[in-house]
Amino acid sequence: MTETRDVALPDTSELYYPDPALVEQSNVMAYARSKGFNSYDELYQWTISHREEFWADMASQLEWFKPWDKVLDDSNKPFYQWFVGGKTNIVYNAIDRHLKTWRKNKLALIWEGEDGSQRTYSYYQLNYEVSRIANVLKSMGVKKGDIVTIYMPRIPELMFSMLACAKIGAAHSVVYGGFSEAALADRLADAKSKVLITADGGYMRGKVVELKKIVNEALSRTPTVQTCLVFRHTNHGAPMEQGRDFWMHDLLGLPIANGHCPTEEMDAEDMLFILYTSGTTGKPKGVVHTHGGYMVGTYTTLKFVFDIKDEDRYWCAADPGWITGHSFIVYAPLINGATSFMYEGAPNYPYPDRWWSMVAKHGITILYTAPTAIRGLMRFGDLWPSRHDLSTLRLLGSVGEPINPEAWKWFYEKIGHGRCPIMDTWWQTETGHFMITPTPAVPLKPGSATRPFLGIEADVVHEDGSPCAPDEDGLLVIKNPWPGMMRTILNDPQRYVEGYWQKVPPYYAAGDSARKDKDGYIWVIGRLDDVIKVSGYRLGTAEVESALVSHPAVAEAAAIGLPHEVKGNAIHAFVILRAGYEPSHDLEEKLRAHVGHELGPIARPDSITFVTSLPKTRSGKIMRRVLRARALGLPEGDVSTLEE
Ligand code: 6R9
Repeated sequence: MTETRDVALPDTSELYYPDPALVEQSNVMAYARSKGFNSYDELYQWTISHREEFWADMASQLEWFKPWDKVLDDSNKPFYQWFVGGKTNIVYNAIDRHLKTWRKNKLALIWEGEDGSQRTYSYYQLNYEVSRIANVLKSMGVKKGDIVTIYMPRIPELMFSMLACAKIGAAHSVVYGGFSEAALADRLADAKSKVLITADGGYMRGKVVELKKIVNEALSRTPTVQTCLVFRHTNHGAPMEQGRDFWMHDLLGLPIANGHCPTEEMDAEDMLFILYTSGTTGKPKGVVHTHGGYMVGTYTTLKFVFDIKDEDRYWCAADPGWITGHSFIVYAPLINGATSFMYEGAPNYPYPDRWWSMVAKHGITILYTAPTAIRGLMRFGDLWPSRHDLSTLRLLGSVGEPINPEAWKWFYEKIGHGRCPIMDTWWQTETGHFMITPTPAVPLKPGSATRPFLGIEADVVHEDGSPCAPDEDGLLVIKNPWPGMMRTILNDPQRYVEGYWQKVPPYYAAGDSARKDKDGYIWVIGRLDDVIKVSGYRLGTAEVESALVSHPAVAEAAAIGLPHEVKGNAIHAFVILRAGYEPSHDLEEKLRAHVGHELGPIARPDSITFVTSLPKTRSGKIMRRVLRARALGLPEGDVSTLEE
């Protein structure tokens, strides 16, 4: 292991046992009993020895236009295929299926804007809105197999647009609304999207985020987009270009935009969406997911981990623009027929009790968020949550990075009042759904994502694939395929094979370091590659570096992540200036702002240090680990390849 550790080891012996009544009534134990098992562990063992039977069992709870011929085809590893020969459409299971039952009148979505405005949609109405958008897309020439890019604030129309694409068989590529021009332009170009769906703006802390302005600049850098569809939200007079840009409210008023649109029959392996994520190089990877397996995997994991029932009001506070939002705001809750809550704005706007007031107001029963949000709200003190009735909550969740036991305990005590187990879910854009996670039937250890989910075998191994001893640091791997796994990287299948399957063959290498304790609980430590999790958002050092060198003053740049109390990690950059430029505080501020402008506010470095050289290997690769060790005052480790 090359990574130097800079965090104290948490106490791995502390166990929190779930309330027996909760275990007894859980979806997962109902399933265990239906299979003749009395314990979760027995069920888990069976799902490992009967993996395909387990997933087929789950798939048969959903509707298929034509059943699959084969559950798993592994004849062309690592290009695994699931439910081969099956015909379905994820939207058929997310919406159409519910219209045949009483759920057509159930609320699918409750939305609250930052200004307190509120909108609700039943499943019936959801179908109406999605169908109308789907018809508009069709009239614009969008066809099965096209990739439509979506760049939106956190409003219901973001969800509707994603579903509308999937309904007619087009793939969506959602670019997070907090990203800026360069990030959007790169992703549009890679996907070769002809159609972009956006909004005039969004709200954040009472201010308008000018999305359409960012879109215009991005479109000046990418020639592929012919049509830009714009939802009106902030109504602040966004700049429109004739012939290219259309207001959605105009189009939705046309007869073509009626509320009936057939749901396209898709092959289980047809592309559902691509989602760009950061890796080792500056070029973001377009992770490809499909209709069939992703549908089964997201449905199953949400049902068993967050124990979704008809009475629940479920709130996943992520942004739909990241994988957590795709899987656990949009698709899985709808497939499960749940009522979801969505909030547009900042957690502490106008006051630090905004979230808690909404939990009380809407009677939220399940709250799924990220450690950074918990730490951020914890800072304001216990008085804010204590003013609100949080007694409706029954389950809590965490995702995005390891949760420090202190934040875990605050969340557990002050928000869950010691009644609500925390589902710490480890997974990735690439995995599509939860991989290592408790269910309500698993005893918890604060700071550990506990054990692999049903049907999943995960382990911590050495670089040669041999298992690590208990408590020894190693590489986190997944040993068997799972239905929601990524299928490839768009336009770059080789990168898929090399990046994930050739690091610790024959396993899937997650890119994380971890430890497994004597009870088999997995403790994720962090990323091993050049990926930084900032406030739970995934960024690549290379993306920050290329944004820096796009500034005329910068000759070379290196970015690293250093521990940060709230954000988990913060970006620190080292810059070599071009001749004619002098280091100054003013220039540092300009460069930080430049990265914010190019990539988005989350990517703005906390500090920039001007240097005259960077530690590099003889082959010219920047040794970020050396920069990190120096910044933390730790030993530099193996520097035999260093040439400075
Ligand atoms: C879902 C998501 C994936 C990386 C992953 C790991 C980190 C996510 C975690 C966690 C510890 C958890 N991560 N969940 N680390 N405990 N519960 O975040 O996807 O943005 O692709 O990031 O996030 O490092 O490798 P993505």
